[in-house]
Amino acid sequence: MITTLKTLAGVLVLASLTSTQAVDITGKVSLKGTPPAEKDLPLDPACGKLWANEKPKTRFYVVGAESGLGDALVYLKKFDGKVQDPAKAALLDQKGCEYSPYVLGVQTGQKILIRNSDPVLHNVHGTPKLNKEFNLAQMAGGKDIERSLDQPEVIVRFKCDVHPWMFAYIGVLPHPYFAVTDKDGKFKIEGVPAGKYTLVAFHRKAHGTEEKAVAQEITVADSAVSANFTVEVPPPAQ
Ligand SMILES: [Cu+2]
Repeated sequence: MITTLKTLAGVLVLASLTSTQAVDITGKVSLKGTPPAEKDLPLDPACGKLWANEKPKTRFYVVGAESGLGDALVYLKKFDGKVQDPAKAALLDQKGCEYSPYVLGVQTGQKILIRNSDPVLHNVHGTPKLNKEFNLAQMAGGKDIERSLDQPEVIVRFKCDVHPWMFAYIGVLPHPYFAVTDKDGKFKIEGVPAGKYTLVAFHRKAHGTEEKAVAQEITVADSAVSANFTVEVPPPAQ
């Protein structure tokens, strides 16, 4: 009997621990206002051949169902707990003379595999302010380049020195609690420990700098948290 009670108590303690250990934050980022029309990318002939049927455009504002805003980086502004080393490598592909994805979140020190899936030469040029700049040619069929970024920085621009229309934006966070919204503005940050946090939603074009991002205070306890944001299209520059 005593053994049964002890076991039961153990199970209850375990259940309460696990229920406060891994809570997901889900939500949606919506766009308010009408973004400017996207422009055709000025592809050169070699890159144009890779797009036989459609013309790729800029991806400044990716707006999906019910004004959902894609490519927004959502993250905890600060996390003081213990952080595990990132396990998986992130992938930044070059396909059709575009970076894919356009916006990517990584953890400091996380391995980033930069791939060239195109039959043309690219030149991967990271232009950070806080991390170390780098500039590497990558042949067609060349092997993946491995890089990592060691300083937190929102946001690091990658460009291609061969194709002046090619850009990617990488948010580097000192913890794993971030996500990039999907095409309909939805996001999910998994396994956030209990605590009070500032949750930030940053959009590269609408906000430009991290200081202008939208934020809200959230409390993570033992059930899933939902948080929604609205990002406004800024007025046109004078
Ligand atoms: Cu290129």
